[in-house]
Amino acid sequence: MAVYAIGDIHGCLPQLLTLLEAIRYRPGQDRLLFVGDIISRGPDPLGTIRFVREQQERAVTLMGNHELRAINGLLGFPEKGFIKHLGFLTTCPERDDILAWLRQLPFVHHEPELNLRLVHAGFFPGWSLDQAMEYATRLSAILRDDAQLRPFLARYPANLPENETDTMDETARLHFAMAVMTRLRICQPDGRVVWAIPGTSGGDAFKLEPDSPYHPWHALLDWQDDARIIYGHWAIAGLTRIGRFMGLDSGCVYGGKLTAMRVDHPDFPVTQVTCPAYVKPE
Ligand SMILES: [Mn+2]
Repeated sequence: MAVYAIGDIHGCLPQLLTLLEAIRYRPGQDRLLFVGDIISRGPDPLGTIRFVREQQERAVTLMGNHELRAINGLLGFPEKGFIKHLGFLTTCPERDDILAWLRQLPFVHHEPELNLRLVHAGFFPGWSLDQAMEYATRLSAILRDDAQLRPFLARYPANLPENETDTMDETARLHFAMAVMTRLRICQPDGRVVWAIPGTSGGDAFKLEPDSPYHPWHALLDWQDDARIIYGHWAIAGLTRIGRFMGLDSGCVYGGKLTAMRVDHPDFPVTQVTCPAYVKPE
């Protein structure tokens, strides 16, 4: 058996199938860990969902911001781009099934035997490991609970806070945690979140120049824990291997590459396939 972590697919099913051929993926034997954002923007998001679900327990998919956008849209809270990129979900025959599946995607996945943790975007440097795990568990419980889900999503703030503060109530803390785990990239030197670099637009909002006063979130995380942390979401940073942190979003769908990393091998070898530029970075 081999275990692979795979970067953000964004509906690029043809490239996923080419990549799986390149790594000689054996269905029913090997395992696949998807870092989230398997849908939105690319040519075949429905086919991607169907393929991933067909792998059943051999595949784990993390909750990404685009999976959350799909949940929000299907429940009547459409964010920008929902109809354009995810509107197919409203009329597809397995709509209810897919919504139920999306709601149970984990925010953090732990592989104790491989000493790995996966998250779509990142962890707030102000959290301990235990706090992060607790937030992930509580968020999943809310998303799976019919009574709590809608009221929770309805209160999601239009402007995200940059920090956790003592005055935040439980719901505000969980909204912040949900945003961090699915959208974080950049922090101030003191750990406050920079959701977009001020004075920039488009893809530049997430581009850290060498002389930037800001830091990637993982440069500030000081957990006394040696598990490798695998994440996606940061396409403009590309494939990243810094110490125990591995960023696998290499810009598939924007004309970059789709990345698979073998995570049960001591060298963590990488295989990539190129992808057409189906869309421009937003
Ligand atoms: Mn993302």
